[in-house]
Amino acid sequence: MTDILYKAYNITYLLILFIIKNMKKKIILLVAVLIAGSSASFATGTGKTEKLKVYGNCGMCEARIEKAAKSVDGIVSAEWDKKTGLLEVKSRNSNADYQKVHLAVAVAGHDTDKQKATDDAYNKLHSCCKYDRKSEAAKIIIQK
Ligand SMILES: [Cu+2]
Repeated sequence: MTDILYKAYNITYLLILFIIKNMKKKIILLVAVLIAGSSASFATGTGKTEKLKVYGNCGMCEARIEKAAKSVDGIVSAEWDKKTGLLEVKSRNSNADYQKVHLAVAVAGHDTDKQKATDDAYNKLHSCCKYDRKSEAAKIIIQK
Protein backbone atom coordinates (compact mmCIF):
# COMPACT_ATOMS: atom_id res chain seq x y z
CA MET A 1 0.00 0.00 0.00
CA THR A 2 2.71 2.50 0.93
CA ASP A 3 4.63 1.28 -2.05
CA ILE A 4 1.80 2.18 -4.41
CA LEU A 5 1.38 5.56 -2.75
CA TYR A 6 5.07 6.19 -3.09
CA LYS A 7 4.99 5.35 -6.79
CA ALA A 8 1.96 7.59 -7.29
CA TYR A 9 3.75 10.47 -5.57
CA ASN A 10 6.80 9.83 -7.67
CA ILE A 11 4.85 9.92 -10.91
CA THR A 12 3.02 13.09 -9.85
CA TYR A 13 6.31 14.66 -8.87
CA LEU A 14 7.88 13.80 -12.22
CA LEU A 15 4.81 15.05 -14.07
CA ILE A 16 4.93 18.40 -12.23
CA LEU A 17 8.66 18.67 -12.90
CA PHE A 18 8.03 17.95 -16.57
CA ILE A 19 5.31 20.61 -16.77
CA ILE A 20 7.46 23.20 -15.01
CA LYS A 21 10.38 22.41 -17.28
CA ASN A 22 8.21 22.87 -20.36
CA MET A 23 6.72 26.06 -18.98
CA LYS A 24 10.20 27.39 -18.34
CA LYS A 25 11.10 26.76 -21.95
CA LYS A 26 7.95 28.49 -23.09
CA ILE A 27 8.53 31.45 -20.79
CA ILE A 28 12.14 31.76 -21.92
CA LEU A 29 11.00 31.57 -25.53
CA LEU A 30 8.31 34.17 -24.90
CA VAL A 31 10.76 36.51 -23.17
CA ALA A 32 13.28 36.02 -25.99
CA VAL A 33 10.63 36.82 -28.59
CA LEU A 34 9.56 39.92 -26.65
CA ILE A 35 13.14 41.17 -26.32
CA ALA A 36 13.90 40.49 -29.98
CA GLY A 37 10.70 42.24 -31.03
CA SER A 38 11.26 45.32 -28.92
CA SER A 39 14.92 45.66 -29.88
CA ALA A 40 14.01 45.30 -33.55
CA SER A 41 11.44 48.07 -33.30
CA PHE A 42 13.95 50.09 -31.30
CA ALA A 43 16.54 49.72 -34.05
CA THR A 44 14.16 50.73 -36.85
CA GLY A 45 12.59 53.44 -34.74
CA THR A 46 15.77 55.47 -34.36
CA GLY A 47 17.17 56.99 -37.54
CA LYS A 48 15.19 58.64 -40.27
CA THR A 49 15.72 59.48 -43.91
CA GLU A 50 14.70 62.66 -45.65
CA LYS A 51 15.09 63.94 -49.17
CA LEU A 52 15.92 67.59 -49.66
CA LYS A 53 16.09 69.49 -52.91
CA VAL A 54 19.55 70.97 -53.38
CA TYR A 55 20.66 72.95 -56.43
CA GLY A 56 23.96 72.11 -58.06
CA ASN A 57 25.56 70.92 -61.29
CA CYS A 58 28.41 68.47 -61.20
CA GLY A 59 30.51 65.96 -59.32
CA MET A 60 32.33 68.75 -57.52
CA CYS A 61 28.99 70.01 -56.26
CA GLU A 62 28.11 66.50 -55.18
CA ALA A 63 31.24 66.20 -53.04
CA ARG A 64 30.70 69.67 -51.56
CA ILE A 65 27.01 69.15 -50.79
CA GLU A 66 27.53 65.72 -49.23
CA LYS A 67 30.46 66.92 -47.13
CA ALA A 68 28.41 69.85 -45.83
CA ALA A 69 25.44 67.65 -44.96
CA LYS A 70 27.59 65.07 -43.20
CA SER A 71 29.24 67.78 -41.11
CA VAL A 72 25.93 68.28 -39.30
CA ASP A 73 25.72 66.57 -35.93
CA GLY A 74 23.64 63.37 -35.99
CA ILE A 75 23.81 62.89 -39.76
CA VAL A 76 25.25 59.52 -40.70
CA SER A 77 25.04 59.62 -44.48
CA ALA A 78 24.22 61.95 -47.33
CA GLU A 79 23.86 61.12 -51.01
CA TRP A 80 23.17 63.78 -53.62
CA ASP A 81 21.85 62.86 -57.04
CA LYS A 82 22.97 65.43 -59.61
CA LYS A 83 20.23 64.39 -62.05
CA THR A 84 17.32 64.94 -59.68
CA GLY A 85 19.02 67.37 -57.30
CA LEU A 86 17.74 65.32 -54.39
CA LEU A 87 19.89 64.92 -51.33
CA GLU A 88 19.05 61.80 -49.34
CA VAL A 89 20.06 62.35 -45.75
CA LYS A 90 20.04 59.69 -43.07
CA SER A 91 20.20 60.58 -39.42
CA ARG A 92 21.15 58.58 -36.34
CA ASN A 93 18.13 59.71 -34.32
CA SER A 94 14.59 60.59 -35.29
CA ASN A 95 14.96 64.04 -33.69
CA ALA A 96 17.79 65.16 -36.01
CA ASP A 97 17.52 68.81 -37.04
CA TYR A 98 17.19 68.86 -40.82
CA GLN A 99 17.08 72.64 -40.85
CA LYS A 100 20.76 72.49 -39.93
CA VAL A 101 21.40 70.42 -43.05
CA HIS A 102 19.71 73.06 -45.20
CA LEU A 103 21.83 75.70 -43.50
CA ALA A 104 25.14 73.81 -43.85
CA VAL A 105 24.49 73.15 -47.54
CA ALA A 106 23.57 76.80 -48.11
CA VAL A 107 26.68 78.00 -46.31
CA ALA A 108 28.68 75.82 -48.74
CA GLY A 109 27.08 77.80 -51.58
CA HIS A 110 24.13 75.65 -52.61
CA ASP A 111 20.51 76.73 -52.49
CA THR A 112 18.01 74.25 -51.11
CA ASP A 113 14.22 74.25 -51.26
CA LYS A 114 14.19 75.82 -47.78
CA GLN A 115 17.37 77.83 -47.54
CA LYS A 116 19.00 80.14 -50.03
CA ALA A 117 22.77 80.55 -50.02
CA THR A 118 24.25 84.02 -49.74
CA ASP A 119 25.43 85.63 -52.99
CA ASP A 120 28.89 85.65 -51.46
CA ALA A 121 28.86 81.88 -50.89
CA TYR A 122 27.43 81.33 -54.37
CA ASN A 123 30.05 83.53 -56.02
CA LYS A 124 32.84 81.54 -54.37
CA LEU A 125 31.78 78.39 -56.21
CA HIS A 126 33.86 77.05 -59.08
CA SER A 127 32.61 78.35 -62.45
CA CYS A 128 31.28 74.92 -63.47
CA CYS A 129 29.36 74.75 -60.20
CA LYS A 130 27.43 77.99 -60.70
CA TYR A 131 24.02 76.41 -61.11
CA ASP A 132 21.08 78.23 -62.60
CA ARG A 133 19.72 80.36 -59.77
CA LYS A 134 16.05 80.79 -60.45
CA SER A 135 14.71 78.60 -57.67
CA GLU A 136 11.38 79.92 -56.47
CA ALA A 137 11.33 77.96 -53.24
CA ALA A 138 14.61 79.27 -51.84
CA LYS A 139 13.89 82.83 -50.81
CA ILE A 140 15.35 83.09 -47.34
CA ILE A 141 18.75 84.72 -47.37
CA ILE A 142 21.11 83.96 -44.51
CA GLN A 143 23.77 86.39 -43.43
CA LYS A 144 26.84 84.51 -42.42
CU1 LIG B 1 29.85 71.60 -59.37
